[in-house]
Amino acid sequence: SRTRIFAVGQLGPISLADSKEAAVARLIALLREAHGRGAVWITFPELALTTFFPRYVYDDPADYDRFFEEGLPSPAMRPLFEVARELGIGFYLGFAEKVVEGGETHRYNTAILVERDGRVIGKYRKIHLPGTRDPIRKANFEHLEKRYFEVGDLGFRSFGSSVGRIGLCICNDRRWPETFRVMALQGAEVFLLGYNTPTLNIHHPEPAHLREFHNRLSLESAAYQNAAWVMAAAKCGAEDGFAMIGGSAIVAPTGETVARASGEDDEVISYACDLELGAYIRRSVFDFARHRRIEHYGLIASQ
Ligand code: CDT
Repeated sequence: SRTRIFAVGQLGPISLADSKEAAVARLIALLREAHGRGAVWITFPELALTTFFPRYVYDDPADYDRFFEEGLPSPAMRPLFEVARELGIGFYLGFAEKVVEGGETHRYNTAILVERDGRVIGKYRKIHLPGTRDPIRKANFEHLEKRYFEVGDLGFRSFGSSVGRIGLCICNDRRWPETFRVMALQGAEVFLLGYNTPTLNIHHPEPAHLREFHNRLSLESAAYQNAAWVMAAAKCGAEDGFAMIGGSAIVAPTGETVARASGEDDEVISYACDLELGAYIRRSVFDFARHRRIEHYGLIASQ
C-alpha cells in the first residue's frame, strides 16, 4: 500500500518580541505530536521562525537581518533537525534565507524539504512575491515582501523522497494555477505549502469570509486539477494585533478537504493519505499525456 500519514503543523501567532528558540520549541512540540500519530512528514508554515515581519517598514538591513537564517541548518533550526532525525519524520519548513552567492548577498523567502534521515533534499525560493516594495500607507500595516526578498531563482520543482514525489511552494504561489501544474508535470504527488495571510486585504476592502474562501478554493482546485494531495499550514491568529487567517488543511486528489484546523493557535492535523488515489486519477481522467492539448496552451508561457 502507498498509504502514509501526513501531518500539518499550524502555528498560532509569533510576536515580534518572541525568540526564534521559542518558535522552534513550538515546532518541536508539533512535530512530536505528529510523530505520535504515526505521521511520516509534517508541513510547517511560511516564515515559521519569526513574526510576519514584511508587515513592518525597515530601511536598513541591519534592522531586519535578525529575521533571516544563514546556513542549513541555521543555528536556530538545529534542535528541530535533531529531533526530527531522531524520530525519523520528514518536514517542510519556511524561513527567511540570507545567502552569499557569487560574492553578493541575496535574501529569499524560502522553504526546505528535510528527509526523515535529516538530509535536506529540496529547496524552493518563493517566486510570486505579493505586496509592494514601498509602503502604501493604506492600513496600519504593510505587505513589503518585494522590499525584503528577491524573486526566487530555483523554479517550481518536485523532489523524490522516501514518502513519494513532493512539490513545494509558498503562500501566494497557491493562488496561481501555473505553480502546481509545473510541479505536477514533474510527477509531484503531494504539494506542501505554508502561508501567512492577513485577514485584512490592504489593497482593497474585502469581506473577511472571502479571504478564507479563496484560500480553500485555491487548495482544493490545485489538488483536484493535478490529482495530488495538498498539505497547507497557516501561521495565524493575531500577531501583536495583526490578524491572519487560519484554515490549515489537508486536501485529497479528489479536491475534498479531508482535515482542517479548527482554531487559530498551534494545532496538528493529520490524515492517512493514499498516494495511489492520485496515481489512479492521473492514469484516467487526468492522464496528462492522453488528454492535455498543449498545442493550444502556448500563450500561457509566452506572456
Ligand atoms: N505571505 C503571503 O504571500 N501572503 C499573501 C497575502 C496577499 S495580500 C498582499 C497571500 O497570498 O496570502
